[in-house]
Amino acid sequence: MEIDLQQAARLLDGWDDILILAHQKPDGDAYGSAFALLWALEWLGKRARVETPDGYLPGYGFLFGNYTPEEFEPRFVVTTDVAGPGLLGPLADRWANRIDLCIDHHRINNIDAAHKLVVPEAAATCQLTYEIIRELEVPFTPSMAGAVYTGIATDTGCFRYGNTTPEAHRIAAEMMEAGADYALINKLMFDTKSKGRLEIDRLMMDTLEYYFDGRCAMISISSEAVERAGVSEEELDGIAGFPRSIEGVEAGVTLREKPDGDYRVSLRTTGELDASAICGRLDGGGHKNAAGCTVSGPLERAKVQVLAAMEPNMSQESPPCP
Ligand SMILES: [Mn+2]
Repeated sequence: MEIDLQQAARLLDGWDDILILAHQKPDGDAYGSAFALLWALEWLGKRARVETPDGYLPGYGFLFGNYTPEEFEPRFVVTTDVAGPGLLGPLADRWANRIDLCIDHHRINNIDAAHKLVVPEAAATCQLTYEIIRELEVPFTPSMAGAVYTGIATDTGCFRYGNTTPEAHRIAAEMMEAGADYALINKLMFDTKSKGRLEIDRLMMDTLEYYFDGRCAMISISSEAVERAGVSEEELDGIAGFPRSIEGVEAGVTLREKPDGDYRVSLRTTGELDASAICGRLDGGGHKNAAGCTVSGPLERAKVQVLAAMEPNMSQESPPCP
């Protein structure tokens, strides 16, 4: 059943022993929306805890500190920022059929819940958590403000993406007034790289090549480089966005060596250039501007296959980038 913010707040107000679930590979909005809600419920004297399939990643320790979840048998289960049951990973078996309230902003949400508050217009799930907390008349502590600020800042790419709204700015401003450590949050989320990640970036830069008159940029990451830099999967997040960020580049290709010697291809494009059509020729798929596929190695062979699949699109005269 679809419900509104007031109904969601009243529902939460009426229950105790509340489990809050966030999605796997939790990001700033997942942790931010879950913990802000947790602390608001605790302020109301309720027992609650946050769980994610990947636990509490150290990269977000600034947000939740040394969090130790309280043990209890939940009587009410909430998901925040979870678009589908698959994103609950190993937690799905136990909880996917027991969700009482789903709070989310993804356009497509497949969670099976008794009550759903899904608002695609919201820049972040944290915006909905913020509104529920307002509705519950709980004052924002600096920790809650920091959590809400983090989710809005990360989901809007630090207020740069198209989903940034005046409302997102207004809530962020209010969270600054409530004590969110915005300078620290933005430094950690947008201006800090691990030494391992920087090492990968350095090795990756050496592999940069241009094709199709500079309209395609290609990088490759070998298993050896990943091992040498000692980076985790989490630290490699967003790396595929790099080649497309170069001036004049319409197609950014990232080739990542797999353990079996084949290559995982990530293609990012701009404008009308259809990444999913290109990857579709190599038995992959995805969205119009972001798609992927797998090609066989070694590296030089992988490149040839990708370039051949791009040829029909790249030889067309393309309109200038907006
Ligand atoms: Mn989100």
